[in-house]
Amino acid sequence: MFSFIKKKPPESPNPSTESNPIPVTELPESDTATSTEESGPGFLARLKQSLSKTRSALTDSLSSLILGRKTIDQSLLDDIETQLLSADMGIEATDHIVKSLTQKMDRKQLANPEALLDSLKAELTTLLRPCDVPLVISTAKKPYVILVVGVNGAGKTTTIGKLAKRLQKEGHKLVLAAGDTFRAAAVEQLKVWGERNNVPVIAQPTGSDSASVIFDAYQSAVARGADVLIADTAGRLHTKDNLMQELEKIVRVLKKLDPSLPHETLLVLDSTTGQNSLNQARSFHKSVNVTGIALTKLDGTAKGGMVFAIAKELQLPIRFIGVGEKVDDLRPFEAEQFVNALFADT
Ligand SMILES: Nc1nc2c(ncn2[C@@H]2O[C@H](COP(=O)(O)OP(=O)(O)OP(=O)(O)O)[C@@H](O)[C@H]2O)c(=O)[nH]1
Ligand SMILES: [Mg+2]
Repeated sequence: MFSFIKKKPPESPNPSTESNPIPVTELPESDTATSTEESGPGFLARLKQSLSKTRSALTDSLSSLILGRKTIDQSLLDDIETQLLSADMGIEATDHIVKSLTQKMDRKQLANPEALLDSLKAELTTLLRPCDVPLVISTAKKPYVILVVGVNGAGKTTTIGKLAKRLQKEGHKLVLAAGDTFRAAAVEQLKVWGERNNVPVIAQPTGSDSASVIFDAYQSAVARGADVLIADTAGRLHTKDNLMQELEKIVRVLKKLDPSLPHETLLVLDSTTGQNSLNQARSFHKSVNVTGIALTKLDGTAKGGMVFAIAKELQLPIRFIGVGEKVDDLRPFEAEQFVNALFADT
């Protein structure tokens, strides 16, 4: 779902190396009314609202199922299992949760349905906690290099715009690399965003070698004394070996500059793709050693249960969640807050 804007380039000097007035895919608008408050009732309410589809698919039905029973027995646990599976929670995570609830039931630790619901919430939070590892930009690594990868349309470029804005607000000096040299619109998409926010975007004409764009961008980031370099890449199917090899080449080229590069390989996963995103993650991880996940489009899906599948099966840090198209709709992932937003008022 792309929205195209026809907008004249701004008057300000273009920090990138090329310019051609073609339609561009819109990146998040500059942030004027963003609250930096990321805890507290206001934020929780917004997160809750963003997760409303998952709340009705997963939480509301679970809560009414559990609280509607008088006794806790095997048939209730079987129904919970079905509910978790149908909300894209995945077999491993569902098994894990149901087994531990069964143990508690057998040990008579679940006195009533409320205790069962509390116990379920606690289990869900525990499952997510290992993935609650925020992205920390190390100032000792300058520029801190973030390579953004993922399948077509996952939300990579949008996430870069949101993340760049977030890091800029935190006081970091940024450079972006337009490493998606496959589509002209992709370069433009990033450039427009860079111009709007006064962030240099290093680009080369469409069809250039992506590794060489990112190589140039790194050198430019060093020369400019930038704190962070974020590199976009073209969307690619995780099943296409040649495209995955191209990504491996980008990493090899970066490692020639400095073996510790990239500092973060951020895999962007579209949560509406459900279980398929687990396969994507495995392939990308095998090729380029993913160090963090950004899970986008949680606002538009009832498949938010897959966060738990990702947590259980991949055990990778979930750095951010995307809960909308606006610039402040990228949030650091916090296990407890996420479960609270799912279950609040139930
Ligand atoms: N609702 C919603 N939409 C999102 C979110 N993140 C991205 N999008 C939308 O998803 C669409 C694709 O986003 P892009 O950032 O262009 O995706 P991409 O991975 O760069 O795509 P390619 O470069 O073509 O592979 C756009 O319409 C975005 O606005 C999100 O968290 N919520
Ligand atoms: Mg893109």
